[in-house]
Amino acid sequence: MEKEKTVYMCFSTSMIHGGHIRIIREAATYGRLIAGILTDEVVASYRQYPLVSFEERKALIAGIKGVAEVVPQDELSYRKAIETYHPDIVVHGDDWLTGFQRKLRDEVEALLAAYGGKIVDLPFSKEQEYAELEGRARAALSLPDRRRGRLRKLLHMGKLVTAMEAHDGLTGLVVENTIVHEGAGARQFDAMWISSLCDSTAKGKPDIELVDMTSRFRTIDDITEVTTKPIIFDGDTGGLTEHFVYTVRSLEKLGVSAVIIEDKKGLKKNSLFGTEVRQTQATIEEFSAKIRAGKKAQKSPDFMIIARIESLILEKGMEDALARARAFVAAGADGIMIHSRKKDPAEIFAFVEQFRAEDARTPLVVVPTSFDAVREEEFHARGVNIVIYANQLMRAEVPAMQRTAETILQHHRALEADASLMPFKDIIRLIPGEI
Ligand code: SPV
Ligand code: MG
Repeated sequence: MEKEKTVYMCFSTSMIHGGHIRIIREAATYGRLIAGILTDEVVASYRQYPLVSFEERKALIAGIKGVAEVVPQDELSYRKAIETYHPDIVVHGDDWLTGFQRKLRDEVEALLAAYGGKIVDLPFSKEQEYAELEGRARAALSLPDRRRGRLRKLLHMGKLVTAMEAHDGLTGLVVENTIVHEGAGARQFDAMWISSLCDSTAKGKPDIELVDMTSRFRTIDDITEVTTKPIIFDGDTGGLTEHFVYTVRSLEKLGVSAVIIEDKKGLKKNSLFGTEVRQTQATIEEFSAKIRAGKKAQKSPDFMIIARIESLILEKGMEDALARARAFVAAGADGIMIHSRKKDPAEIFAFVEQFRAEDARTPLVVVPTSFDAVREEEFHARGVNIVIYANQLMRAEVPAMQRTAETILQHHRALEADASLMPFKDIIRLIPGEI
C-alpha cells in the first residue's frame, strides 16, 4: 500500500471563515495534514499584531476536521518546517503567486524540488463577505483597549521594539504601512512615537511645551483613527504633577501604550540643544513624586510610564544618570529612557551596561538621533528594548517641500518639479476606506 502523503499548510489567521474551511478540506484530501501556526512574533513582524494569541489560534485550527496535527512555525520562511516534516505537498492560497509572498513560494519550491515534493496553489477566497469580516477584525485592533496593551506584549516577547515618529494622520499611515521584505521575511516598525518636537514643528511652534495637551491629544486622535500600532507619547516634563495625573488618564482613554516624561522642570527646551540653552533638571525627589503620582492615577494595568533621564544631555555625569535610574524605577517607572546628543555611542553603551548589571528587567529606551550609526541588533544585544526614530519623517518632508517650492518659483511653473512628486492617486492609496 502506498504510504500516506504528508501535507503542510501554514496559518496566521485569528479568525476562521468558510474560505479557510474549504481550503483545509481540500488540503486534507491529499494526505495527512500538518498545520503550522505562525507564532505571535512572526505575525507581528509582517502584519498587524494578531487579534488572538498563538495558543488560541492553535486551538482554532486544531479543532477543524481534516487537521491531523498543529505545530508552531516561528519564522515566515517554511525552511525549518520543510526540513522537519518533509511534506510531500505544501498547500497555500494562490495569493502567494504575486507580491512579496512570491519569494517565500520560490524558496518552498526549491526546498521541495530537492526531494520531489510539490506545491498545490488553491484559489484564495476573494469573497467580499470574508474581506469584510477580516476588515472588522482589523478594526478591533485599533480600539483603545486593544491597542494600549500591545506595547507590553511586544516587550514581553523579548524582541527589540522599534518606534517611528508620526505627527499627523498621514505620517501615521506611513509608519503603519511601510514594510520591507528581506529574503523570505519582512520588517516593519512596531510602534509610533508622538514626538513633542515634531508635533510642535508641524504646527510651526517651538518645542517648549507651548502646544497644549488638548492639541497634542488631537494629534493622537488623528493618528489613532487611521492606524492600529501601539503609541508611545512624548509627554515632555509631564507638567505639574497635579496636571500629569489627568494626562495619564486621558492618554489611557485614548489607547496610548506609554508616556515618556523627562526629568526637567521650568521652561523645557529640546534636548538636542544640550547645554547651549538654559535647562533645569528636576531633583530626584521631585521627579520621583511625579512618577509615583502618575502610577497611582493610572487605571489600566497595561499603561506604562517611562522616565527619561537628561543627566548625560546636561553633562551631569554617569553616576547621576544611574542614581536617577535607580530612584525612578523604585518610584514605579515602567521603563527608563536614557538620552545623549553625542555622535559617539560610548556614554549610552556605558549607561546600558551599568544599568543592566544591576537591573535585568526594566525596559530601556534609546533615541539614536545623534548616535545613528549603531544598528538595532547591537542595541538589542547590549540590553536595549525600545529604539525610537524620533524625527526622521519630519526631517525628510521639510527639505522635499522646500525644494519643490523653490523649483516652482525658479521656473515659473510646476513642470520641472513634477518628476520628483508622487502622483496623488498613489498618495490616496495610503488612505484606508475604513479600518
Ligand atoms: C522628541 O522627539 O520630541 C524628543 C526626542 O523629545 S529629542 O528631540 O531628541 O529630545
Ligand atoms: Mg520631546
